[in-house]
Amino acid sequence: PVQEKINTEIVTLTRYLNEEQTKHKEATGDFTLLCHALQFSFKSIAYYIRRASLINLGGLAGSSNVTGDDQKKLDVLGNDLFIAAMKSSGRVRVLVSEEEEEAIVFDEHPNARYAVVCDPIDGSSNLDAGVSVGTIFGVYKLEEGAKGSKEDLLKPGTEMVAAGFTMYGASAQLVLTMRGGPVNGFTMDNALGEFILTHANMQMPKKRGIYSCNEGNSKYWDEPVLEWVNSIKQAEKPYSARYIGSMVADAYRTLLYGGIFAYPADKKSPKGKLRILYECAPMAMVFEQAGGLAVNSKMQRMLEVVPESIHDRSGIFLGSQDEVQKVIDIHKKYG
Ligand code: AHM
Ligand code: MG
Repeated sequence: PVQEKINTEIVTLTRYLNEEQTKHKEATGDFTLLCHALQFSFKSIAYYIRRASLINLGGLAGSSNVTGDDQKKLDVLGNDLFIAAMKSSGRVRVLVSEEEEEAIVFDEHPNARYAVVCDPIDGSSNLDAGVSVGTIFGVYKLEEGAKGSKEDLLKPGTEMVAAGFTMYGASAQLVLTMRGGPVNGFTMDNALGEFILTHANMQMPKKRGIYSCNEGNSKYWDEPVLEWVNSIKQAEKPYSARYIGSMVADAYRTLLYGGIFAYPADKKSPKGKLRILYECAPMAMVFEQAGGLAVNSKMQRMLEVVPESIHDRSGIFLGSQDEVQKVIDIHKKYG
């Protein structure tokens, strides 16, 4: 009979969060409420991205953000949606967004105990072509007596209590992990309006012959990076190249299939391109907790890197254990 095949024990994100909360006796429910606000921001950003071409949301907004990128209308809208969700949760004291030069401090919530970092729409240069983009986020718990300022966020990624990202692709995907816990993948069911747990306890393959980087930059790369890419192209079974140019999409594929994603620091961008707080660190936490590795261009563990400023950048190598280890080994030869 048909009914027997239909799963009625659906684990929605809401159910998952409730179950997580009851596992922690000391939990106040603040973190759960914050996650509900995050969930709403993902749903609303996904909704507008899907409708962008229909309601004249394509193209530039006519401004540029702190890091000098041209802002798209959707970058601005995504940022506004995210900030509004975090503010209204009442649980966030400080927020750092890629689109905001300064950290936002919610003085209306002086007792809120969390800080959030986010890139509301990562990969936005791809937006008008309908390529997958997504939201990257990290959550920190403020220390007892914290002032509630950007200094509370100049911390290593190991301090995060939760991190993850969404990818607005053929369907909206959410990858979420909490400190010391598994990595779980949820898929948005548009008809139900719910994220459904579809990829429980994601474990990434230990190796895979796929590499993902912008080789157009190879003119600027340092010797070890050139040697590494050359070695995998000359391997007995040469690696496949896959580069979307949208970190969330390249990372999501790497998480599922294995392989490596790299955006090294180079002669043109000595600090790298991607931002530590809201791009590198959250991805590093997801990858490590799914059994992978993440290091910067100095081959330091990405999660231990302390940003000097909220928009600080870093080179990054992110992926399957064996693939990242190859990069580390080659760098070691150069000392
Ligand atoms: P953005 O935050 O302005 O969208 O830039 C970040 C994006 C990442 O998603 C992606 O990995 C990278 O920039 C692509 O850079 P490039 O176009 O130099 O290859
Ligand atoms: Mg970005």
